Amino acid sequence: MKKLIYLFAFLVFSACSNKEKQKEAQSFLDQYTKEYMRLSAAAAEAEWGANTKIVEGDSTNARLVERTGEAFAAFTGSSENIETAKKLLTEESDLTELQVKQLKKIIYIAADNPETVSDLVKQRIKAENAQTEKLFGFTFKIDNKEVSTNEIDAILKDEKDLAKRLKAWEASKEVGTGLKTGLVNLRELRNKTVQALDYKNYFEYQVSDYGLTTEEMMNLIQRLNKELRPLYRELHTYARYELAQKYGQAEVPDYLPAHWLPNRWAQDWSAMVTVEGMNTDSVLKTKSAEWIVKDGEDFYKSLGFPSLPASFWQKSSLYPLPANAGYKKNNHASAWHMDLQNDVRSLMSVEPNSEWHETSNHELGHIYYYMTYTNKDVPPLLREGANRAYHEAMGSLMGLASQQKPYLEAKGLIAPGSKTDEIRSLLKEALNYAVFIPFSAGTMTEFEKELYAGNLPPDKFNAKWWELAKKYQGIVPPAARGEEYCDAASKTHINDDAAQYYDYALSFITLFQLHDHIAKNILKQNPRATNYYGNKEVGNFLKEIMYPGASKDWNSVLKEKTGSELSAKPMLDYFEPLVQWLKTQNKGRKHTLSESV
Ligand code: X8Z
Ligand code: ZN
Repeated sequence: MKKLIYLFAFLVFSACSNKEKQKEAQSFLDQYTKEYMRLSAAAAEAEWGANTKIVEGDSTNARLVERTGEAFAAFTGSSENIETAKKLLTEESDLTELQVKQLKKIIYIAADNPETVSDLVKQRIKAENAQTEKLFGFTFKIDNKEVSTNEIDAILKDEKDLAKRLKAWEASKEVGTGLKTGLVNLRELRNKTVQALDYKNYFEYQVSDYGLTTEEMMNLIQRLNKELRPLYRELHTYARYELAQKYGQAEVPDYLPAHWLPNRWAQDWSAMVTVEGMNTDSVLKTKSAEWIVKDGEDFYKSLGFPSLPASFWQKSSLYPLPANAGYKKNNHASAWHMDLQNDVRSLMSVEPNSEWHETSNHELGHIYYYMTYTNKDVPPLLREGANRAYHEAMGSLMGLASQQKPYLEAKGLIAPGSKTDEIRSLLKEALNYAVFIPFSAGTMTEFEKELYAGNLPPDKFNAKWWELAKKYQGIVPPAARGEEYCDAASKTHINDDAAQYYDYALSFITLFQLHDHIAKNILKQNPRATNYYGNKEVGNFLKEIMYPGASKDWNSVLKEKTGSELSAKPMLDYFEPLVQWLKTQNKGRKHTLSESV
């Protein structure tokens, strides 16, 4: 009995002391959050300006980015904040789960900006901005005539003359050359800043956001590469033979010359194929760029998501600049949560075609994720995706759903009841989703791992890039590309979204799992022929994933929502009928890719 009384007294005492500790932690978190929101909103506003209005020779944006970036870094990296968060975490078990997550986030953010190396942080902020300005302020030229990236993309998509394709491809890579020194410098600055808080390198730091080590992430990514390889190998052989014929080449090359493919980095080959009766491009051509974005909003609204706020339309930068604008903007699509509250914006250069239709759906996925986790239950510090891949998956999932026949029929984008070739449709999708895996999980991820964790020497950047492209994607440059070029740096993310590209590979795997679940268990439809439009149950399913943001663990979210762990099986099942078809097409053709990677 006495023991019980002691136990009771102990419990009351520890409950009280828990409450005290929680109060102390909460007071720190409240104070931190307030300042964090103020400083991050100011930095986001400066970044927005620097990405939407790049004026040659004008350093106003740069100065503002540096000033606000430094203030944000000084606060988030302050030794005092780090110490307080660490001290509070020593009594982790007394705190609520939400508090622990926020404190860990504070320490994670700090590692990018530690006060102890504030000079390095300042140099990095400056270097990051200079790199972005160079990348997006670049003037692309073909035959000495200025062209936009949209124009280069159109040539790579449609042009049959190989000489013209080569010029467009080469023009698209020119930007990389001038970015090499900046990349070498940024690699060092990024590595050194996170090393001050005991991460081995910047790659390890970014991967740790998933709760994984570099080795664990590489194993996971490698597994996906291996699982997708048999399908990719068939697609690769198919593309070599089909394209050789299309371009009138008597000889079929063992590896695909990069300028043969309809994308600057060979990451999406879907434009190789048109599907009769499903050619949305011909319909979209007749619409306006505004219509494309509105149509995306309409899709989300039909699932029960709200309208986009008026400020989205007022403040976003959605369309290409007129040729005489006198300034440039970032030409790569993105979505922004400016103030971690209701100011959401997108930066795009939408034109009325199927690529931008898909990209617009993708960006709206980010925007609706922002809007959904901005709620009373999710503290601003945890207003992020369950993990970064989830953030990418939402909009890509809607992009996939927006290309399926029953949806297109319901929306009047194709004639109802039109006869279409299902295998050809599946082929077009595989040339997008399956082709992307060796690029994202192979070339990009391996290159960045070598860059940050392997200290890749600058005189091997281009050799390494093309070695990986050949190994994973089976592509080769049109002609030897020496180290005077830096083709990796022509890819946006290498410069301004460093060491995170595996996010996209994981997002594709995740989205097929979610899609499979939605099709089979909610819609009771064939995953290859769904119509999400107007289905509130689908909307609720997505909202439930989005609502908690990062306040729930990502692996439990997937398990809870789909009943399974991360797995490529739904993606492989989806394309299963295509493998047989490809094997028949490829009979007698020479495979050049190894069976496994
Ligand atoms: O960068 C993007 C989005 C913005 S988050 C347009 N994506 C990757 C890319 O373009 O390389 C979407 C899929 C892959
Ligand atoms: Zn995205």
